Amino acid sequence: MSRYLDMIDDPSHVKKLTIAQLQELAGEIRHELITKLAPQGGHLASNLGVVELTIALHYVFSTPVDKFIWDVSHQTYVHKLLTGRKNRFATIRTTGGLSGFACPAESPHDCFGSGHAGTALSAALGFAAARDKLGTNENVIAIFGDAALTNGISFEALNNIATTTKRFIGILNDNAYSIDRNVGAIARYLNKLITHPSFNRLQRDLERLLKRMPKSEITLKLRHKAEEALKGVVSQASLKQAPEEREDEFDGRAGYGSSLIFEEMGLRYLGPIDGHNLPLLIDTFEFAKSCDQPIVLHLVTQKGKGYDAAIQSPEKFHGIGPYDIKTGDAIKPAPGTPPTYQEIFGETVVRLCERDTKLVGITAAMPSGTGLKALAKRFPDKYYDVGIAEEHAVIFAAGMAARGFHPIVAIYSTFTQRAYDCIIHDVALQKLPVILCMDRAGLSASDGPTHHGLFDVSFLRCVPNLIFMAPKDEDEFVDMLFTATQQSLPVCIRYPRGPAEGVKIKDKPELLQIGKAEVIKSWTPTTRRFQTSDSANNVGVVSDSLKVLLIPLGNMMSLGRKTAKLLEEQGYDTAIINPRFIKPLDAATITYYAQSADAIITFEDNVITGGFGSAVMELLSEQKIFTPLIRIGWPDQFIEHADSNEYLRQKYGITPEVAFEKLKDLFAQPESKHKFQVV
Ligand SMILES: Cc1ncc(C[n+]2csc(CCOP(=O)(O)OP(=O)(O)O)c2C)c(N)n1
Repeated sequence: MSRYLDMIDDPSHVKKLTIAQLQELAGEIRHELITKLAPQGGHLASNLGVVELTIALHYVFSTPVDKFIWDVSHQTYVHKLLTGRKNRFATIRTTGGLSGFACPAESPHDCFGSGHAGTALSAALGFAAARDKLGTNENVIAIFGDAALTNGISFEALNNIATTTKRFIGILNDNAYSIDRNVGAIARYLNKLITHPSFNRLQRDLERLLKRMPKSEITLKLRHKAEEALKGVVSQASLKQAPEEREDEFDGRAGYGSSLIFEEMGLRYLGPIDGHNLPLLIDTFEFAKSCDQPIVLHLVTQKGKGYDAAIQSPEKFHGIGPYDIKTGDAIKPAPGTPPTYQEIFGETVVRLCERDTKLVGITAAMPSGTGLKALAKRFPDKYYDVGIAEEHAVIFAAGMAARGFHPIVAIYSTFTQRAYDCIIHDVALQKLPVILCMDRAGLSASDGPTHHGLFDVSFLRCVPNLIFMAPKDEDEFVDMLFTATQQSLPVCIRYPRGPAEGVKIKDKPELLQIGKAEVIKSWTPTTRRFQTSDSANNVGVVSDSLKVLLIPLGNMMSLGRKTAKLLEEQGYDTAIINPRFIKPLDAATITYYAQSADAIITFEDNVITGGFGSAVMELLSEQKIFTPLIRIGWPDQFIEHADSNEYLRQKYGITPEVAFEKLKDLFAQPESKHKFQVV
């Protein structure tokens, strides 16, 4: 049987459907989401919650002329299905496929890209200001979640909207969830709005009435319909009320269930509105379209709607990997897969907190993702979830550190970018002992450029007073966490997403010497020297064992080891240094080996520009050691999404083979030249 979804090649086709057909379309879209995402996973729960709101948006507004700006934009899958991308939908988040986020390069219906939270209101206000200046007439709509509202940028934008434009539509999609349950005063405030007493009173009256009727199926249907209608009536009634007409309740400022936050910022507020009631959504959006004042529509939606497994565990289905459609179970990793760095982090923080009363853990809305949830369970009084507020998380930690506590702040590398100034100005400048644990340093393949953590080495290694480490495996990771707790300076640790190396973790962590690298492998004692035997043809020939020093940073160790093996098979001699510290760099060990090497190769899961290899290069330059250096790392460009890290590493030459090719090129040059060459 053909589906309405199959008929929609362009959002204008949505407008041709009746309400009943749109409702069927909503069911088809949910089915499409649940079935098509199962093989590779994705942001299922958030998208199931925005089905009706996205349909209604396309019914009332017309992209690409009208502008939809989504916060984070992980909830744009429905929008993608309705804007000419349904045939490629199954490719989402896979190599060469659709992005999991809004992406202007992908479609004219995506007017603004995103991946980090809190940007929609600011960007949309920029679009509105530009429209006002250009004298055009399009509608600008920002769609933002209740958790995005905990982000400071959202409030910076709200502060600025009414003084900038008269035409602005904000859609607050409130499902009470961030990834985990949304926390803090904003979450409580929104909850007050949606549990307004008059809504509950009317609902109770209706329930009483229905209870007296026979309990037939028809009654149940009727009851459901009546409830839907009631929500609409309540919402519409509350929409019509001006703030001053509302009853003052509880806090004496009409604050209970009122719209003060938005209205005091000069925005009209309509809500709470049932975000799954299509006719009501359409009416409300039509109203907003005609409004000559900035307006916020507060929609209440259910995360995971239409799929029991996702309703039961919205946090698990926020961003899930492959899953079984029937049971909702995540496909288990192959037997023998080592625990993830995130699991090890959570367990280690708990163990450290058991012994050290000054340690506390802080997350910016990522308790599950970072693994800090383990601390929340074991020591709730040592655990802080500050919401999507990375800047606040770091300064909050600085404050606690200034009063003698030792905070462990767990933030993904990519979101640490938000807190850069706070790390410099509030932590490093004051030498406060904050431990910054940067999860997902390196690739986040299926998310792509918004989420890869490929810059932190470059932007943090220039900050004074920091100790900066990267572990080669989970045992060293635990040593580093322990070592960090013994320092009185700020410490950063970067480590990747996913399974660790599978090595045994010692019972007792070791205190590492700050700034001391580990020599994994030294030169072979019998190595002979390099000779150039074909200088007439300007070609360096490996006629004897050349010495190549390999310095792989953190998780690049296995790549370094593989490269060493490959080089040794080709007759080179190799030494491997595990730097452990990006800062302070072990100048003594590195220069000692660099002096006796014919070439050096550094490896890093970071951009080459200003990265770890550059740090080694600066050191050698200062020491006047001119051994040529090859830097293996990410190029000076944004890296796309793909279904595996391995694919991207192959594509961008982060492989032993490419390291070897570069080395051969280097040695193919006249010796005088390669002695000064950086590749
Ligand atoms: C700056 C930043 N920090 C953290 C995240 C991780 N993150 C992605 S979505 C999300 C929750 C968003 O919740 P909400 O805005 O309510 O939207 P919902 O998924 O509930 O629709 C978080 C914390 C992010 N994308 N950006």
